[in-house]
Amino acid sequence: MASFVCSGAIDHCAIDVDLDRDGRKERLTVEGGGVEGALVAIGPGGKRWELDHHVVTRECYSLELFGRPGIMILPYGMAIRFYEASGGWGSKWNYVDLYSFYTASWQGGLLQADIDGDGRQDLFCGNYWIQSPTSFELPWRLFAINAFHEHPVSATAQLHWDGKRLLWVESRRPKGRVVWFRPPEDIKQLWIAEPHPLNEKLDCPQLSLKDGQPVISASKRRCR
Ligand SMILES: [Ca+2]
Repeated sequence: MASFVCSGAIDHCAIDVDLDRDGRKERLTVEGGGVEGALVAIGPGGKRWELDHHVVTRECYSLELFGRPGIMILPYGMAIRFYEASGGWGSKWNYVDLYSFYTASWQGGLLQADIDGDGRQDLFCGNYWIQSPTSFELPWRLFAINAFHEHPVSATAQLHWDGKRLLWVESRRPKGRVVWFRPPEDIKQLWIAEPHPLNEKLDCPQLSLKDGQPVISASKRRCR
């Protein structure tokens, strides 16, 4: 699995990645520690590298698309944007918006997995899974897993895929949903919900992994 949740319980992008592939990690973050600012990498000695001048994102991920290493962010929780490792220190990276959502809720959570079994890495994000095209330049296709959107943060999910089922955790709401989703026979239809025993029991449930197994805990401070 090449993707991961950044910063776990915190609301901003901060991951350690070897962006320049020199064997040492830089800290990729949104400057100012908030949701909005320059997308920067901070290297050894505090050396600063601006990848983009201004973004609004709560999350960032390091992954590869079609063998191209890069960074994924979720601008405004309304798009999936891939920055390709297209330049060295000091240069801005080129990006492509793979998909823009038209949904009432901020979309959150990102996982990479071959969901339809065709050998290509697809994506889970928020309410959706997004099917990989056959090559980098072609469009991605969106399919809904669920339709949770009654609140602006309903779809700021934390996600875990065990290869057969998706654990979907509504991480920013009191008594948040915790639901396992199984793909139906036609994977392009809404998925089949199996509520977890902790469904709607915890305030802002948070997902973490222990020995590869999902652990759910409450975090009231995320209920903002
Ligand atoms: Ca696939």
